[in-house]
Amino acid sequence: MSILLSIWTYIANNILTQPAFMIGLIVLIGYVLLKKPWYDVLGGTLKAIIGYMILAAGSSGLVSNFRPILVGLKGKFNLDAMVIDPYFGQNAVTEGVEKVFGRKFGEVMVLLLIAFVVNIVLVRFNKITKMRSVFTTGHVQVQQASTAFWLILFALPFLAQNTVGTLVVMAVILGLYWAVGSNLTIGPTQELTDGAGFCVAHQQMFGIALFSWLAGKMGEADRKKGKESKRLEDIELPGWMSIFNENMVCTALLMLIFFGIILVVLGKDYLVSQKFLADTDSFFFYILKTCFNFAVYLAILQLGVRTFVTELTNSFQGISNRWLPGSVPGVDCAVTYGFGSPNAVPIGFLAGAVGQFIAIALLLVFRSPTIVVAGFVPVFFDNATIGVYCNNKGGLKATLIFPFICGLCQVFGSALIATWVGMSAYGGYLGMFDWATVWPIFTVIMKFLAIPGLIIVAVILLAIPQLQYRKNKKGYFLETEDYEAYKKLKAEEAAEKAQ
Ligand code: ASC
Repeated sequence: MSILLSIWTYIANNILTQPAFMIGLIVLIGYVLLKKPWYDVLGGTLKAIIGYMILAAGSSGLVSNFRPILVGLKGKFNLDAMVIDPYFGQNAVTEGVEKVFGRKFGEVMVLLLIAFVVNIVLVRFNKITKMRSVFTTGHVQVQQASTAFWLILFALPFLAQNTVGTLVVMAVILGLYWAVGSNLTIGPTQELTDGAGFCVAHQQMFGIALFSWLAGKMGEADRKKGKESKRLEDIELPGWMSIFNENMVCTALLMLIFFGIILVVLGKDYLVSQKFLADTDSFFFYILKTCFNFAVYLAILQLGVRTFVTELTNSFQGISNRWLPGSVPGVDCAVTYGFGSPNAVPIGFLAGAVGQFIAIALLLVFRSPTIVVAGFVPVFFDNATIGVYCNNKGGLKATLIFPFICGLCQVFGSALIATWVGMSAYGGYLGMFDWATVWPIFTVIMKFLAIPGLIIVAVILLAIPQLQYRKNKKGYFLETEDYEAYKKLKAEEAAEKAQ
């Protein structure tokens, strides 16, 4: 038993929770199943692993580049508060779960394994379940398994008496969330990428579905009124403003205006005292460098996406043909930044940041018992992603409005749930959109209705893909199996409707 456990720990630590190797393994298996020659298998696997590592380099560069701003806002204004960020959330669970519930953090990894199996089984039987996607983003799964572990134990404390039973019950809910959430992103993602054959498996899946739908409605309403809500890629900026059409220039300038001002307010002395720059360095060029670095890391991230996405989606054919018919892989939200308008990324981010900062100011004004400090991951990755989808469906206006609303939800939702369940006392909460909205709702239902609540949550999750299927019976599986045929079908349906 202990040997099995060590093998599992080794695989979990080195592959399952390391998305680069997880994606590499999927590509390897996929190409082997497609009976590709060994050199194609090797080449594809390496490209997938390295491409993912490039993406991760870009994303961690963005996170560390933002640090002075967050440290500064927290330190200079003496905010002793809870940080909303997946890594802080995970730390809070690691520290608190034993003290609060008397449970070991190691159980979280077992929960992850069972929930992943639940996800795969649900997709295997997709003719019945209508769930078509497998979650592959391991580092996110660790963070979500940690938070779900805490929320469910809080809601159903009597589960704490039985280890195995608890984990199975939790895994069903979490595995359902992975399968249903990522499945919800298939439609908007296929539309955004013109059938690239993947969906999003991240922390704002319900958010993507909701805001894409709202942005679509907004676009439709505008069209009815005769004004087209233009997408960023279709807007030709006049005169000098045309420089904003170029993604790197746009990102660099927007960041310079927005974060340049914040850095100036924080002041050189403070940043020197925190060792972000030396006294002898030029403050002006430090600001330029910090703000331009955003453009640098975004470019790196997009290169990573381009390197591995085709390998992953091509090789996944092998897995879906043989084992999981009609399914697509769910991947990191940052993958979507390689599609649609690249300028939706900084614009969505800034709109979300404004929402978060306003919400935090309101918490301060109303003396909330929990003050939230913005973490980079939610403010950037949620809002930029929602921006990309909203631009695609509803144009610039949607790209400004919906990430802004998302920013408000992230702060208020996290403050409420983390205070209630006691995670704020441990300094962090996951903070991403689904975990500030959907999971708090699940927690309320389970806390107040106990076992019937648990069943209601499971039934809601099971029902969502069924409803999606009912609305689109002919096209539902075609959407993942043959996107060109799907588009044709939709065009025919639209023509029929117009007659
Ligand atoms: C997360 C998380 C990250 C980022 C990354 C975005 O939720 O934990 O490291 O988002 O996945 O690319």
